[in-house]
Amino acid sequence: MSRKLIVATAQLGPIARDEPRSSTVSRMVALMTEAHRRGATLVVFPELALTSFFPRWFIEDEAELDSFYETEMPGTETQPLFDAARKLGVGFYLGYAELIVEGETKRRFNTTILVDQTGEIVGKYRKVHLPGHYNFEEWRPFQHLEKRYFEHGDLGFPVFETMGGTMGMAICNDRRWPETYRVLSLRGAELIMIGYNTPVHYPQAPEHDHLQDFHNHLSLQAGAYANGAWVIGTAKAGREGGCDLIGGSCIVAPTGEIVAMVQGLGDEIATAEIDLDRCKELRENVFNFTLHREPGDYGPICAGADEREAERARVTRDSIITSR
Ligand code: CDT
Repeated sequence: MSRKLIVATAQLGPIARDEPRSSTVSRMVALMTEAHRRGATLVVFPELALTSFFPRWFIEDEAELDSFYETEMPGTETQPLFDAARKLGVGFYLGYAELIVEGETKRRFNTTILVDQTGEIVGKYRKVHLPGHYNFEEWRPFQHLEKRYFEHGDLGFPVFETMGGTMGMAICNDRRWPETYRVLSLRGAELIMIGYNTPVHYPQAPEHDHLQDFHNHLSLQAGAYANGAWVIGTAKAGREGGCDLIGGSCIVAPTGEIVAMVQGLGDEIATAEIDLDRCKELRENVFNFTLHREPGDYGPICAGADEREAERARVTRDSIITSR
């Protein structure tokens, strides 16, 4: 059986704060239709794809905050995406804000789902690495309140056997952490899909602003190469709510090369035929995990902060003793 499939990164341009879901969803269905015309059977949308990136605003009114979240999936307004998947035979990755109610408690997650070519939800992931801060910070030109608006994802990094391969998902800031790709790849992920919203301006270190596109591709390409996995990164791009977001949505081969990339900052797709068997070029050679990984020496990676400090002190003491 062929392990080749045509995939698309489906970048979205800005979404206005008051843009209705129906408008965003029809933009997404148009992208799916174009991807289908180009032969794609899997489309990757951005993080929080259904609304503007609302963590940039300090929202005190709870009803207004809730309006950015989905309480059912599919819901009435997102159903057209699932209908299009079934009609076109195109699966998709969709990032959205998830609100669930458990008893009296509201729980909020930055979530993504994987939907197969029959329109069924076959995978779910909740963002693990939540960047930003908890409270309003006046000095910032815009807020980044993911830590306030979302709980730490409680599903770990699962993989899903679907659509002819082993699929993994991550969300935005996750892509900067090598552990994300490594855990997914140790579980066999051959294709890792990652939606993002990344401001050009990084208020804590504005001297890095000109490096935002570079850091994006550096992370995606290094993650692909060091784990021998295909990676698709998809942006919400352009000037949204007065904040410039990078684009650069792309498809990266297991060798680390970008094989397809969008050109602008608006709604746009880029497609590529990918062969999942190409993961073996790395995983049976330089990154053969069974033969060459040395997890016995990686202790601090999985240790908590206290354990890490004890380990640092021990290793430092031992190395002082040895060097005498
Ligand atoms: N959405 C998201 O995770 N964005 C972050 C912005 C930088 S950290 C404030 C990112 O890693 O791209």
